[in-house]
Amino acid sequence: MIETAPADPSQLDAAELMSRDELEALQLTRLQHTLAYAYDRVPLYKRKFDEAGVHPTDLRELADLSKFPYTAKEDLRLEYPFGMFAVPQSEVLRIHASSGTTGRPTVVGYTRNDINIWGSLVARSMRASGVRPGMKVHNAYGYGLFTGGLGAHYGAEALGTTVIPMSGGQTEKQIQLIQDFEPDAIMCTPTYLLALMDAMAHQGIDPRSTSLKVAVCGAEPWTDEMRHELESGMDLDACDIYGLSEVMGPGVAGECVETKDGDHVWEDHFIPEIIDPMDHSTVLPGGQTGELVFTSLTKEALPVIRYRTNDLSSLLPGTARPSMRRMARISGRSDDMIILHGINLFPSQIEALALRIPALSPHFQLELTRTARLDQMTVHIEPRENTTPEDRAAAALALRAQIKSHIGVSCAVDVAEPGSLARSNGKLRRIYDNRPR
Ligand code: DLL
Repeated sequence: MIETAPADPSQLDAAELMSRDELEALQLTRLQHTLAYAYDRVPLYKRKFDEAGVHPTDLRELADLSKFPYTAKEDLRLEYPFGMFAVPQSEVLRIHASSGTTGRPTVVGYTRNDINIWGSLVARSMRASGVRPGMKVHNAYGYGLFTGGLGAHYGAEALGTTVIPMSGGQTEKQIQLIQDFEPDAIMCTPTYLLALMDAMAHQGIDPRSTSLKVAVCGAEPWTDEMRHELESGMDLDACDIYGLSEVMGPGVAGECVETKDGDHVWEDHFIPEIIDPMDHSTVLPGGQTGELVFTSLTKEALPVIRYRTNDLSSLLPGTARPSMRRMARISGRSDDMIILHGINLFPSQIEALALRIPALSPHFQLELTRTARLDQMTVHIEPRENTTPEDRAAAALALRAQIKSHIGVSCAVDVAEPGSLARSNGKLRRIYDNRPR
């Protein structure tokens, strides 16, 4: 790890330097505007507010936001494709969509102003993570309807870097270009960076010898153990970037390289809340884990009011940007939660436990099966390359015991052949549910 210096305060956006009072005053003005704007322009919001008996003028202080109804992915699906847009199509400069594993994709749109703000917030996130104007940035997030590629691209340009628009896939070509173009920074999912590192080692290239100094990774959950794996394996600083299409795309929140303690939410543009994932309504106090909810403060084409993300996190006080709250690492999405023998677990928990066992690699999959009406989970995991059969057998036992003692479930551990499990091409699929439907 190279320990990049924090950004020079004179380079920060004015909002990053505001006091909490100044920030909240700005939020209140923007929130009052957004509620009225959404109510006047999007029939769904008018209907929902009217049904809940609230009117935008009821918001006198920030705490009044809790009186307003939530919005869910389902609302966007029902209004497919453009029913949630608050501007005429002639003012929509760009459309993205999130694939969605079932049913219709969710469609999102941006005005010119939205695109500019998005670029500035990705730039802010990149700068927080150690990217500087003048650097070369290899962008391996996928270009297309996914917000990762173009979101990172516009952010890199807004920051004043030289962007290399590689997109995802074609791992060998990626490695070639990294060697030839000598980028300073890379943007991709953490599991794709791992796949690149792995492929370099297989080609006989020392992953620590490349020009890369900074990685800005997001779009899927990852742990501090994985950060350590990537940083020590590639000799760079790796920071998180968070976002989701419905709320904007990457850059809703970003991590500061000097603290590496979770992402600061860019609260001049988004208000975060944490709600109880069980009753889907109670707002939880700071520090408690629940479902993350966002309200946009400046979006024009697709304002979102109390949008439920399904992501589990908690809100913590700001550190490197003291007035903006941080979000704890996303432990997982409620859709990715495995319920085994009544216990909830996420792939990220297995990642953290596996990476503490020296003979195990970060390449793993979770398979769910059912025998005699009993659900079973098998962790298929590759060992490190230079381990003996005895090391592997001991590691399997150790992981099984760790999962039992930390998570509370019994499962099987299968130490797979090195190189046998699928590598990431972007967002990596960790769960294979082979239970009969
Ligand atoms: O993944 C946007 C993005 C692109 C973020 C590139 C960061 C970098 P969607 O495809 O709509 O958008 O997926 C959003 O991905 O609700 C989370 O479940 C997950 N996710 C995104 N960033 C993180 C992260 C993009 N840093 C969904 N940590 C979100 C954990 C993340 N999960």
